[in-house]
Amino acid sequence: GPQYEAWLGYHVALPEAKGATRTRTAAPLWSRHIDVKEQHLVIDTALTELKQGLGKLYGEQPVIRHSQTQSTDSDEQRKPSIRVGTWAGNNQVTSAFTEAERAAVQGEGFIIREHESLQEMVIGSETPQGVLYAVFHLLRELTLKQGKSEEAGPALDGVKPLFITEQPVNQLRMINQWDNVDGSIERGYAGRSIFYENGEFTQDLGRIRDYARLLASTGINAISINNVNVHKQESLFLTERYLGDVAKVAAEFRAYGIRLFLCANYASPIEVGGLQTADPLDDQVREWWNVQTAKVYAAIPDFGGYVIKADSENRPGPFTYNRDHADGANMLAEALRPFGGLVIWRCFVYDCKQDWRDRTTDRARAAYDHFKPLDGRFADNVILQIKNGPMDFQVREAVSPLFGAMENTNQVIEFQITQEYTGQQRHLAYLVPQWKEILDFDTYAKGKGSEIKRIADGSLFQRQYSGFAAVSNIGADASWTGHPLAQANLYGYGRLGWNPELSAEAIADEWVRLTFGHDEQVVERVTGMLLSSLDIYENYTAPLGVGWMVNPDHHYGPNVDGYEYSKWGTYHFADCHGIGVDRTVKSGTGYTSQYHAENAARYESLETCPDELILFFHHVPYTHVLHSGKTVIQHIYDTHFEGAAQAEALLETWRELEGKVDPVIFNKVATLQEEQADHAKEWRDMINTYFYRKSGIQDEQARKIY
Ligand code: BDP
Repeated sequence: GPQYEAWLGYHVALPEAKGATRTRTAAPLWSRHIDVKEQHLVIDTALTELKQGLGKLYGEQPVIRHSQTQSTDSDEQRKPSIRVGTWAGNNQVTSAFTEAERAAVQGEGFIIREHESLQEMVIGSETPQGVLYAVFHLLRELTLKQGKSEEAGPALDGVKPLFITEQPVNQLRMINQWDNVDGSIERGYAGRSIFYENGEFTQDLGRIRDYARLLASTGINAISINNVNVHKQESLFLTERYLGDVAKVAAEFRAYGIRLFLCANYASPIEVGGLQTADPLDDQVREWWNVQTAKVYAAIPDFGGYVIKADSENRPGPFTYNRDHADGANMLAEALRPFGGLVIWRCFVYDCKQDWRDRTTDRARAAYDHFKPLDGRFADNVILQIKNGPMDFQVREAVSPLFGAMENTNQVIEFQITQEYTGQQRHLAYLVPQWKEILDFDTYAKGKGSEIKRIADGSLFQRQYSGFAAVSNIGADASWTGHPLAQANLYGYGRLGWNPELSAEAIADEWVRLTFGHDEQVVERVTGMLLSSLDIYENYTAPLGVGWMVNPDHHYGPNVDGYEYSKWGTYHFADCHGIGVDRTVKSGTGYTSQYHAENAARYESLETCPDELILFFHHVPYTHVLHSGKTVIQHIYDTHFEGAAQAEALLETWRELEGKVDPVIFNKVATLQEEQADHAKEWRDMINTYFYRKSGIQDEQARKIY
């Protein structure tokens, strides 16, 4: 059904009954034949996609014509057709472009050109992956064009031929599954795992293939398939016990140009190898990893490498042996190097058992304090994976100061698509605006214009490896994502990884049209809901960047003091005088000094610190006046009343779309928006009451606070 097809339904713009000029029959002439010369797994996938997609768009599937030889048919004899191939594999594709045009795209980049006569279309790339991305891109353009050409008149008259050149900006565009082999998913809000059940790999490889397809259509090219918290059973993924299964899954992803990675347990030599130690400088340990890694590559020749969470939240790591993380990562890098594999080493390292002992134990400081001194010591096939913020995927927090701090180290940025702290796919929260804001943040690492996106894409420091990683939000739910509109986050992540310059608005518009078609009311309302959703969520939850205030453990729903007196280091420090975390150099934890001078100064000073982060950086009285002109306490009251009202309005907006979107999706979203509207009131009341009682200050508008 539509919720399963997600954005790959390839809707036609108008039903045949509605207009004489715009029906399925308005197929471009070239869409009758596909000409191909190459035999390649990924090209085959591209052909299947193209055939099915064009078939859905225009009602008739094209005929695929294979010619193994470098055919000498004249152009005229072949037309009308779409030619598909790589520079090395198809001379007729190659000759359709000038050398300069071809040189402008590399690797996974591609060119698409429609001939003036509209009798011919050519798709070319250096690689089969590029061809696949081109096919998905073309199908998307054709689908979107159908909606837009409504104003432009009948399909073929006066339509400009397509000419598209695309090059992915980020090299690694990765998804992290947090799935466990028992079938559960850590922080999963969309049902059970599609990969595993009851300690075994699933038999349903078809669903995995469908997932690979969704991912590839947005440009994803890498995936790790097990939880970063690797338990004993998943440690065995590297062994004969499971390697055959892993290889089968790798094959599904391979067909879509996606490389498979595994999360590995740092203590594997002990857990599965029977050794006494996992010391990275121990010869036996090193040999164990070498041998085991060779076995992995024997089963999966294009295996991507290991993702590692070490010395964090009770996971083992090199600290046990008084080694640092460079020692730890480099040992694995050595085992992977002969095969071209990568170590993706996570920087989410902090001591979760500490209290706030003194100013240096601020959790926000931890990643920088651990990793900054190691800059330059990591092997060239090690990549550090850094969460977007220094805490943990809050609705609002500062950006991680590690971006821009390690010039001599490969880095990827880690986002969280799964909505752990942003309503768990029961509340609507379109995250792309947040990611955009982070990517556009200027670190000043090399002066003005040193945005995070230029660090993530490797260009600022000329790094060999770089890119994006993100925690997936999918499961066995019929819509993949629990909340059907949360698909927009998965889609948006992929699109942004391909091109961070795309706007949140453009991505939302694309996603809505691809998913629901081109009805203008639907497009406008759903896009509006998406684009306002994160601000709404922020309004009724933890205020002004202070974060948390969720129920411990599961992180859903309000609990102002849930973490306040625990060891996890996630505090708001509210008392009867004020609230917020003093992270200044002058009187606080000194965290602000981890940024380059411009940002450090901006955050250090109350005068220049932006309102939305004021409680992340400063402890202030409730009567402190924000740049907005409001006091902190009045801001809290106002945003919480407003947020709850806005959540109610989301529900109303959605209800107007009854009969205009698929009924299954309609009902599912309606139920979820009801929950959100109710739950937002609970948030409002808890937060407002708490701060009313703490501060004793009345709401200026004397609204009812419970
Ligand atoms: C936190 C999650 C926890 C993860 C951890 C991580 O609460 O379940 O294991 O991040 O990223 O957000 O390792």
